[in-house]
Amino acid sequence: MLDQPKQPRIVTHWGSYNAVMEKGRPVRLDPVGIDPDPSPLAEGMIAALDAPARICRPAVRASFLAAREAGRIETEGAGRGYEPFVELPWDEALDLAASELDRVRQSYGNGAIYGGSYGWGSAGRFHHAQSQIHRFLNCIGGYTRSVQNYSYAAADMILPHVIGTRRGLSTHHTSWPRIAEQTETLVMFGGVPARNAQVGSGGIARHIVNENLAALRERGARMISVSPIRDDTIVEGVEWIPLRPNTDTALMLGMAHELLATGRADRAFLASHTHGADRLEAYVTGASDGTAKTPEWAAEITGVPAQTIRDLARDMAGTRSFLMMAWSLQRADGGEQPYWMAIALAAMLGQIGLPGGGFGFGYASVNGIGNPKAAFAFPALPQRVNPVKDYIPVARIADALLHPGAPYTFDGEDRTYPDLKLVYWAGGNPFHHHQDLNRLRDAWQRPETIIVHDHFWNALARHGDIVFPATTQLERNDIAFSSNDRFLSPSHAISAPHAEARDDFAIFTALAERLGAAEPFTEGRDVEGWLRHLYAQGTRTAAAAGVTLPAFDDFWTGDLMMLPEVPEAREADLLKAFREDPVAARLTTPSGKIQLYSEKIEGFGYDDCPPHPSWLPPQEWLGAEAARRFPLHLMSNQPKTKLHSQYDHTGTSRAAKRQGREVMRMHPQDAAERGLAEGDIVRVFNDRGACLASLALEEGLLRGVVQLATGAWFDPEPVGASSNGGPLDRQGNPNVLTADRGTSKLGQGPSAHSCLVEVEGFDAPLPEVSVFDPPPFVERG
Ligand SMILES: Nc1nc2c(c(=O)[nH]1)N[C@H]1C(S)=C(S)[C@@H](COP(=O)(O)OP(=O)(O)OC[C@H]3O[C@@H](n4cnc5c(=O)[nH]c(N)nc54)[C@H](O)[C@@H]3O)O[C@H]1N2
Ligand SMILES: Nc1nc2c(c(=O)[nH]1)N[C@H]1C(S)=C(S)[C@@H](COP(=O)(O)OP(=O)(O)OC[C@H]3O[C@@H](n4cnc5c(=O)[nH]c(N)nc54)[C@H](O)[C@@H]3O)O[C@H]1N2
Ligand SMILES: [Mo]
Repeated sequence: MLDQPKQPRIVTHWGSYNAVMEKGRPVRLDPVGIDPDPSPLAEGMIAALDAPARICRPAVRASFLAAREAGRIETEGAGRGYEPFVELPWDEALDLAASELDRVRQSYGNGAIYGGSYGWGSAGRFHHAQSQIHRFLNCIGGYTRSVQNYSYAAADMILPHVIGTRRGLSTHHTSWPRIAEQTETLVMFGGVPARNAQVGSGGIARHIVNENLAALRERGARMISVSPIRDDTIVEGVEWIPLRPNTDTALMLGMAHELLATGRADRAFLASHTHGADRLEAYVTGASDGTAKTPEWAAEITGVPAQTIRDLARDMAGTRSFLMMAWSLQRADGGEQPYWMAIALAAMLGQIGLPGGGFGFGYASVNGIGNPKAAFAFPALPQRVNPVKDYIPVARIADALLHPGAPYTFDGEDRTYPDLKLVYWAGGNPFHHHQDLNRLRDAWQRPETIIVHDHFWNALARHGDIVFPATTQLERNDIAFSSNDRFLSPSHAISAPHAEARDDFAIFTALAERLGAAEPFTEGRDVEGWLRHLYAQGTRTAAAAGVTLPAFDDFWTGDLMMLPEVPEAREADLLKAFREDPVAARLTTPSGKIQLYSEKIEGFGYDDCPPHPSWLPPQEWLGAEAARRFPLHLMSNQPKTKLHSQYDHTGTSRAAKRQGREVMRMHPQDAAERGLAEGDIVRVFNDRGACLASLALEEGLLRGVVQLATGAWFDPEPVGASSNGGPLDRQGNPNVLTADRGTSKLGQGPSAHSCLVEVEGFDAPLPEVSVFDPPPFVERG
């Protein structure tokens, strides 16, 4: 057993905290002293350990168990999400899960197992649920995986066509220190929401966004937030340009027109560093399609006055300017376009690669973007090799379940969906992250078997057949590291596992034993053996970078360590080498330059992703035909009070609810037109679904925009209480409203931010929220 230090510490995606212990039990989590801007999101983690929603024992959906015991495997009309569960002893539940995995791999092959299991899980190099599940499934013959993520799938696909790499998306940015010291005009599309920079995957030692914004302000830099919501950027003196959601490409085209028309475009840079500028210019001027993309044209679409667009273009051209863009912009119909256009506009401004000039994405989408990186990367649990080569784009999960064998396109490829019979999820919550949850629910009835590990009886667990209780990170020892934030720390178990909860690793080990794969899965190591093994590897990697790590036992009881930076990381400017020598440092695009036109994409022949950045009206936006029936654009952005759906039932998230509902913001005039007032319970709806919310009036929203953050645990009324596209969601989960549409035939990313809704008062008696209590249990029948 590992010694626990006097001062145990836990590391979460939202920060590092010292645990205050009394009589061997944690009573409080205090942020570590080196964090200048700690997040309150850890409140509630201790209370959650034994909250009513905790999964205490393995449980199996009642009619699933009855069917398997009778030797049946059909699932038609399966009551997933509605039915009671039977709690089983560990061995029986493990036997059942192992036999299901074995049956499916024998009958259909391992490709019938979907183990994409997308999601953030918890921080920690070893217990990281994605690594655990993927390693386990690889050891039993493999699984159909997913590619991309929900965060920036469209960007992931378009950037390589434009700049040859994904630099500037989640790594290799122009550094924050560089921007703080050099940039004169900072234009932030989607703002720089400090609420989002509360989190960083893998953990955080120091929250850095606010200190960098403060440095810019003190230096007197101009900061302009282009966003439908004013408080996306909370820093004094920031100028707000509200625009209609999903119209940024039109705005930037208007700016490009101004640059070209007034001779401010950097023709020399366009000639030496870009490909196809003439084709894009023909589109901007209207020579190719008859529509000049003038500031007036853009004003009509975006709602931003033409003069503002002109001034913005001139100011960016006349000063050292930097174009930041949140990841949110590409989670929308045609989400590839604003990213491509941002790069094109930056190319016309000609400052790419100059100190504090150019472009970059996601600076506040998570903490640590633009932070100088650590000099070495600490190892994670190796996942071994997946013998199954098939995959799906991550956000196409409902399509795949609904339409096995159906064709789809993806980045120039014609592919078909696999036939998935068993879905295994650990460390993610599709009933949080996926769009159009009523559609997902239909899709979810299709597989023969669904196995889930989670801590809590959230909607995912309720929609499982075999549900295993996983320990939380407060109940297990781990090593936390993030290259974004350059720290390394132990994360200590500060509580014994609740009830019968086990580590994901222990669950997979027990299954691997039953499936003859114990040796490859564990390699003979227990948790402590793995921590020591990973640490020894990390010590070698660090040594190669000239960093000496302490011995494991000293590390385990010692302080959180800040690690040295990659040399010169502070002076990083994205594409600097390419700027300085476009021949020697040519890009890996077909032309070796920035592609403002792509013959390769032209060859794909996609109507929704043309060969140069283009204004494509989204399927849902305020200018769409559908806006007559659903005249409000819903922004389902990230929640301030939690990470995704995690710990929705306690702490800061629970405290921010009103009458038990999530708060939705609306402009006072939009509310007045509907006879609605502050604090009203409202029904938000469209053809796909409906949810309840508590209404808050907010002047800092563009009219016609409503904002309801993600994360409320999906809590549909029982079947029967139907309304529009499905049962009423009682808590306020915006994904009952969002559309499940790929961003384009090229990217196939999620497009949550293109969503129209209507809002009305809700006068019926308020239904009780049920999802924070466990589901009903029955004795086996
Ligand atoms: N409408 C709309 N939808 C969105 C977005 C949006 O902007 N708008 N954003 C999207 C984005 S960018 C993302 S990344 C996704 C996020 O979606 P997810 O990452 O799927 O959301 P989480 O709530 O973090 O899900 C993590 C789940 O894992 C569980 N868990 C945590 N730790 C462990 C562990 O150690 N073991 C096990 N077994 N379980 C664990 C948690 O209890 C939780 O149920 O949401 C997407 N959905
Ligand atoms: N507290 C907290 N922080 C988080 C998360 C969380 O769940 N909670 N999730 C994390 C994850 S996984 C991710 S990927 C990141 C995501 O980070 P982002 O993608 O940056 O996050 P969002 O909150 O979806 O969007 C930010 C803002 O963009 C604006 N916006 C939306 N659409 C448009 C548009 O078309 N044009 C313009 N100009 N603006 C638009 C909205 O006003 C919105 O408030 O956040 C991370 N940070
Ligand atoms: Mo994300």
